[in-house]
Amino acid sequence: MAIVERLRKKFRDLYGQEPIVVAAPGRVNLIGEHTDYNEGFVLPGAVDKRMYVAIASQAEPEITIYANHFEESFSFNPEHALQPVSGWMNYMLGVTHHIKAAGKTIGGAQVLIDGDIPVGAGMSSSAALCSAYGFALNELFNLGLSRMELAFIGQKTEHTFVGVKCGIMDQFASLHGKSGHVMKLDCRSLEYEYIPFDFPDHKIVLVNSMVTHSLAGSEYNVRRQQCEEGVSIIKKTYHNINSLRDVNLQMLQEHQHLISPVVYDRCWYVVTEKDRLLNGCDALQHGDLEAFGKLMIATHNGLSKQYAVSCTQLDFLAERAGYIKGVAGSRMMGGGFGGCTINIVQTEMVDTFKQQIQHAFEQLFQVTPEVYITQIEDGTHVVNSEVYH
Ligand code: GAF
Repeated sequence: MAIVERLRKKFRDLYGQEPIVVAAPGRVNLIGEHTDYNEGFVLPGAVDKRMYVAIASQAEPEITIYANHFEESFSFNPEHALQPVSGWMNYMLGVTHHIKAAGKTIGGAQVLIDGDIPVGAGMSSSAALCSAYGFALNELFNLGLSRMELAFIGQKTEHTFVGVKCGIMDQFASLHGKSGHVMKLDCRSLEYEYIPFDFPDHKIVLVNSMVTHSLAGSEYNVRRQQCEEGVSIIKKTYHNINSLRDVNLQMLQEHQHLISPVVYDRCWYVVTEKDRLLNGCDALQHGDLEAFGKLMIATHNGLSKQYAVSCTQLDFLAERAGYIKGVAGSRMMGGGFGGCTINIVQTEMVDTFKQQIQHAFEQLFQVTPEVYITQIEDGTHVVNSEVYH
């Protein structure tokens, strides 16, 4: 609440008018990592850390944006052709460009951005920023874009203005979240189902490795290419496959001699992760957190060894969590190369968990990892000035 009131006040001070405020959450993903761009399933939920965009119109054809976090502002004319620049402004330029490319007209606007999603922690602050800004333009100018269209606009922004060939999970989760539920999204058909995450005795706890990941650091795109390379080889035998979604372990093994060991490992991880996700959904629906936790550990091992997107700090956090009482499961979350682990911890053990994991990490790395005890919340929405939900 405090952050929204601060944002409104700052907006009035900067621009002298009352804004519409939009909140867009970051996400967790329980299981199904690096499966979205392989047309598989994912299981994310929106969380109680958000990016906020305050917006109001202005007569001149100019969009003026101030980012509180960076204490920086910039302006551009939305009627002009927009090109990528560098830094956070790319997200705003990209979203504006892709909304225009969808045939919509955007006028002048004054914008203020703030948020409490830790940047680079693997909780999708960038997807939340695109969702908040796109949703805010949609509201202000009555553009009539659906949540799914806004998700694709955010994804295209990452692809074309930022250079990360991400899947659709993060944007989808930020826009479609539902309090108390995770979403089982089929990234091929885009059909989805809300699954209650109804475990009052447990909390989802994130531990930040404090290693700032840079997906644009290209390794993410390399993983995607490696998966595509595996598919192109298997497709020579099985003509109607389109992605690793269509490949099973037997098909992969048949082609092992034709695939480089690295690409084989990458494909092996994705093919096994598809099954883990389906088994994980069953376990959740049967209330079996113990079985779910074992799957999380297997996912971490695959991400670390075969997919090679973990790092020393994340491996340490995931392994160390396994020795702490009351932890059902732990694994690295998101794109990797830094960011957070996701842990399912018994509510009564959360304080002990926090204290023990921080202490162990400090001993080894001389840094205190931040710990976030999350709630699963609603997706992107307008924040009403009287009622905050
Ligand atoms: C990042 C990407 F943006 C997602 O699309 C997804 O691939 C994820 O990494 C890994 O599951 O968050």
